[in-house]
Amino acid sequence: MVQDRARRVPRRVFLGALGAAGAYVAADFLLKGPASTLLKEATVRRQPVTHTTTSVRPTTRATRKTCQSLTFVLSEVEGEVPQANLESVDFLDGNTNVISSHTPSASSWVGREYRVGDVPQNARFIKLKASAIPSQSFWYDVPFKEIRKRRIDAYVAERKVDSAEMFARSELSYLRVAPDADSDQDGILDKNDPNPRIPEPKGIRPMNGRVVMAVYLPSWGCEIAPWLVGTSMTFPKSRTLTIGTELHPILGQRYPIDNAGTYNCKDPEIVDWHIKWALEHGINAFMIDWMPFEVNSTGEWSHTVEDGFLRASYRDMMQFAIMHITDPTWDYPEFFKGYEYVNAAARRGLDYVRENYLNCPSYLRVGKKYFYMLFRIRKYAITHGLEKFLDLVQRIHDQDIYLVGDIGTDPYPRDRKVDEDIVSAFDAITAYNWNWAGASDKWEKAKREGSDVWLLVAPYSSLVSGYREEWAYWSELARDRGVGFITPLCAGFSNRAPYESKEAYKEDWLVERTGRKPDLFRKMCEQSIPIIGKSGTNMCLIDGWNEIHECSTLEPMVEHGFDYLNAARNVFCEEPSEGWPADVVPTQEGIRRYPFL
Ligand SMILES: [Ca+2]
Repeated sequence: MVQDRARRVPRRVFLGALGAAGAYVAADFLLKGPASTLLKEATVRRQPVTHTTTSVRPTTRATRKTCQSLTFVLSEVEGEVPQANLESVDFLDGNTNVISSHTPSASSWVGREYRVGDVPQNARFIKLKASAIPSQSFWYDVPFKEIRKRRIDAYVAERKVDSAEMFARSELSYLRVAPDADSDQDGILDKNDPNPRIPEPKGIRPMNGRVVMAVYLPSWGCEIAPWLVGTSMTFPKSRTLTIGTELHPILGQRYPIDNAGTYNCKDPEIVDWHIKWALEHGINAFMIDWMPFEVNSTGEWSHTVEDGFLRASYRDMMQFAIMHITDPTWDYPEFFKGYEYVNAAARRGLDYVRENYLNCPSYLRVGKKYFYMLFRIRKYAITHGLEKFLDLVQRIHDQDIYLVGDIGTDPYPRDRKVDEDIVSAFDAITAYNWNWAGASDKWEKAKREGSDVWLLVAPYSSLVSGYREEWAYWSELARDRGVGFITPLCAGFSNRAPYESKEAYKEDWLVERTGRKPDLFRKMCEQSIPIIGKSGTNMCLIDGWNEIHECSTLEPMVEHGFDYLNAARNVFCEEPSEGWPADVVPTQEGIRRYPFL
């Protein structure tokens, strides 16, 4: 883990390089294109350029013109400590390239004002990393609804241009410095644009009112708690692509935080792109992997959701629900603290979600009930017994909760009687995935470095047919018990990267479904239509949006572009008369149509 961190390119260095390249393009565009109000004002005043730390190459007419001073003002002063903790201040151009960076200094505060210095000529935005309370860090646990926030206003040449909220944890914000520009050229001025760097999503609704969900991992780019570095504690496999993943997200090429192209899920900008792309391809809900802070004390499954997804500008356009991961409390002997703890932790998890997330307008509901899914819960029933399972499920099955059980994931053989009892405890069932489907006779036991490992290598085409068998069994069983069925779909599976990784969490099993193709996934989607129609829920769940390390990805990847998204869209949606929305991606030169021609 330590080696891994050393290999990383420091974020600032990498983005600085991108920004330097982008600055030429942006300056060139400004000279030819419509100038912003800022540029007009600056040209009139003719003040000298004095950049803060990194200067733009002063070779163009625009960059020789004036800059104007930027000041942050805390508008709500509390107690004796008016200052906030600014960690980084980056100036971005209209294409979100970093033009220059200001290195904050606590000594630059004067009362409640912080003078940053001059704004580069072609700056459109400030990317601010800051926290409201200097002594608190990301690791400090504060419930989302109670997280103390303060407002910071940005003034350019004494004109208030934008303001942002700062929270007790250090979080990323984007502020406008040229509010009269239309940076993403979507016809909405920056000052009125919910996200002026990403064109408004043009949502395509699935036909027949279907809810097409995708599993969403919020953990990419999460940090390791300082007290865990160098320990044998396991870390989420979905943290960094430096483990050598087969796939690489397009967004990670544009906004990398390491040399493998990992993106940062705590950056709301990343989430806004996800939301746009999902909605424009008929994916109208994210099922977010989540567990309470008390069982993920590095915050990779809770703080990341709060700092990223829940701060996204387009959040309220995207339905979402929580998939509660309870297995850290019962699946590992070293963490098992008894059944009372398992039950109480599950209850506290739901209480937290209820108090902090359920009031979001886009939280997914079925009728008036809140959708809430339990991960790997069939395994709990099988390994700990039906009585313990019912204790846990009943503890959280409130009247207003639409409780969904994950009966997939683990390769236990079917047992009609046991399965009926499990299914009956829920409002609906689904499967996170059945990565072994259609090939459960192919498991092989082998030895690796003296330890047992389990291997399953089989074609993806057999997974597609295997899913049909699983759908048939589970949907019929659910119907018999008066329980809904949420049809699972799987865009591919291979955990070879984590299996072969030298990291501490090296896996002792390998499932590799070979020959994964968008056409085969499309076939799976087509075959699911009659199942969804009879399921009693009109919902399906695709694994996954960004399970990059397991090759289950709808999200645009360098290796397959929008192919899996388009496959799903072409099955579940009807093409509008004006055609599908254009697939666009952010580049250093601006937002461009994909594929590049
Ligand atoms: Ca705009």
